[in-house]
Amino acid sequence: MSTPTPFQPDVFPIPDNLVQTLAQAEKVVVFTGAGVSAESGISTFRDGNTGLWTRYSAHDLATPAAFKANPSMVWGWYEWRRAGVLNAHPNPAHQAIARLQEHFRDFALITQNVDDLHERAGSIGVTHLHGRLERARCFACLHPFQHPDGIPDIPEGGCEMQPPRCSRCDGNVRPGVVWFGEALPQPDWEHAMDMADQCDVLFSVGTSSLVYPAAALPQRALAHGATVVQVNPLPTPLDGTATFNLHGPAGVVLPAVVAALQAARA
Ligand code: BJW
Ligand code: ZN
Repeated sequence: MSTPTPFQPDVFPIPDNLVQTLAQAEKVVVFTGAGVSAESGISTFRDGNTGLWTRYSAHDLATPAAFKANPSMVWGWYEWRRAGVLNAHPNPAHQAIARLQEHFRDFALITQNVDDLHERAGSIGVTHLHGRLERARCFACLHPFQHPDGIPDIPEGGCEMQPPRCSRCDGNVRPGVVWFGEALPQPDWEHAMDMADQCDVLFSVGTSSLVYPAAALPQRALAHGATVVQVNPLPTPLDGTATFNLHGPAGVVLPAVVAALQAARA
């Protein structure tokens, strides 16, 4: 009969030289994309038949011009997405990242995700490069809008919904996200670049590495000699240059990374 062990670093094999590098690292960045929330039931953007941009048009939904042309369709679609996030829960990948934070003197979690699942898993000081669904604001004057409490009941794919009006200028309220063609929030982007430029190790987790400028962060880390660890079940353009490619779901790989690090430090 086998004896249960408190942790199982061998559930996903983590290379010894990666564990040694992590055990000595001081400054660590975790850079995440939609794949980290996939195991919570949140759709990614570009995966096979399930990605949002394979089922819905980014051109018609995720640009300022789309919102100007059809604010009700865009608002209703994002309300459906916001309801999906409110109904979801953090998964073992979010939890492992929150635990990883405790191991390093200097740590930054930089996400492209617009959900709050990292925060709900216990991560603090999360940088959201592409905004947050909960941070709606006026399209005209940028005045913040507070969503009412509760989870809206919206049909799959959303429905036409008039956006709320701004309390300051009566303009349309827009989702609090960064659309194509819009600049990333400047202080957040500068913090992300600084951390990528100075880190010892950068994890790139659950991102297709296709959307710029965010996709440049792992390249910036590599450029100054940092170790870049990619976690993704599928290959991406980063595979050729990443120091380590851990091909598996984040909810399996990251708990194994944390367990291996804890075992090395024990
Ligand atoms: C798993 C998994 C599991 C699955 N475990 N993994 C250079 C070249 C070409 C174009 C450009 C360029 N520089 C800029 C551009 C234009 C454009 C761009 O990058 N376009 C490319 C797509 C071609 N970029 C922009 O427009 C950006 N702005 C900009 O450049 O501004 C310039 C400017 C300066 C000054 C003034 C004005 C302008 C803005 C980009 C905004 C992106 N917005 C979106 C939507 C946000 C709102 C919303 O949620 O609707 O952000 S698009 C979408 O893509 C979303 C994501 O954050 C982003 C990245 O996607 P992500 O996270 O990588 O998801 P996927 O689906 O692509 O990948 C998921 C991965 O997970 C897959 O690899 C799976 O295998 C994996 N996975 N299960 C681990 N269990
Ligand atoms: Zn306004």
